[in-house]
Amino acid sequence: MIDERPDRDAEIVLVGRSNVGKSTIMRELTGHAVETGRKPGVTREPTHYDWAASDFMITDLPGFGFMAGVDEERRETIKTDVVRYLETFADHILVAVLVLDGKSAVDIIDRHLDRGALPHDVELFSFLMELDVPTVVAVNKMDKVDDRDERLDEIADRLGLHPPWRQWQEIIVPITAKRGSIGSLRDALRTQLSAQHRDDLLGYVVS
Ligand SMILES: Nc1nc2c(ncn2[C@@H]2O[C@H](COP(=O)(O)OP(=O)(O)OP(=O)(O)O)[C@@H](O)[C@H]2O)c(=O)[nH]1
Ligand SMILES: [Mg+2]
Repeated sequence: MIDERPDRDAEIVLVGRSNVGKSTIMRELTGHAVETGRKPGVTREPTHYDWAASDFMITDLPGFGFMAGVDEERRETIKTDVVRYLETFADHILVAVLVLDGKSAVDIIDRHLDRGALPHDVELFSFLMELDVPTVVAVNKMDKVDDRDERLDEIADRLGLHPPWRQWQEIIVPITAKRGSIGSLRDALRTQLSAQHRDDLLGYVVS
C-alpha cells in the first residue's frame, strides 16, 4: 500500500469507513471516472490522482469497517495499512477528508460506544489530530437525512466538537456527493489550502 505511492510532495487524502462515498467524492472533485459501488469494499488499494501539473495528488484510500464477505482479518489489515499510510505521509498531507455517512454514522458510533469499543470514526479523527494533519469531516449522503441540524450536532458531539455544529463549519461539511453537491467541501478545502499558503493548488479543488 505504501510502496506504490507516487513521488509527489503534497496530497489531499480521502479516508473513512467503507461505502461512505469516498470514491464518489473523488469522482466529483477530479471529474475523472472512479470505480464506486453499492457494496462496501470497492476500493481495495489507494488510488492516486496524480494528473495535476503541480507536485500534488489526491488519494482515495480503501475503506475499512464492516464489509460483507470480507473477513475480520482482512478488514483489520486494511485499517492497519490506512493508519500506517497516514502516519508515514503525515508531513505531506495538506488536508485529510474524513468521510462519514450522515445517515448511519451516529448509530454505528453509538453501537460501538455501548459495547465499550472505540468507534472507527472517532479513533481516526483523534488520530489525525494527534498527527497534526488538518482535517475536514465530510458528512455525506445528506439526501438521506431529514433532521439535518440535529444529526450534524450529534456528529459534532461524538467527535468531541461541542455543538452546535455551525460553530465548526470549516471542519464539518454536509454534502451529497452522488448529486455533485460538494460545494461546502470545496469551500473547506479552499480555506485549508489558503491557510497553508498553497493557493497554487486551488484550481484542483475548486471547479
Ligand atoms: N444516497 C447517496 N448515496 C451516495 C452518495 N454518495 C455516494 N453514494 C453511494 O454510496 C455507495 C458507495 O459509494 P463509494 O463512493 O463507492 O464509497 P467508498 O467510500 O469509496 O467505498 P469503499 O471503496 O468500499 O471504501 C455507492 O452506491 C454510491 O453511489 C450520496 O451523497 N447519497
Ligand atoms: Mg471507494
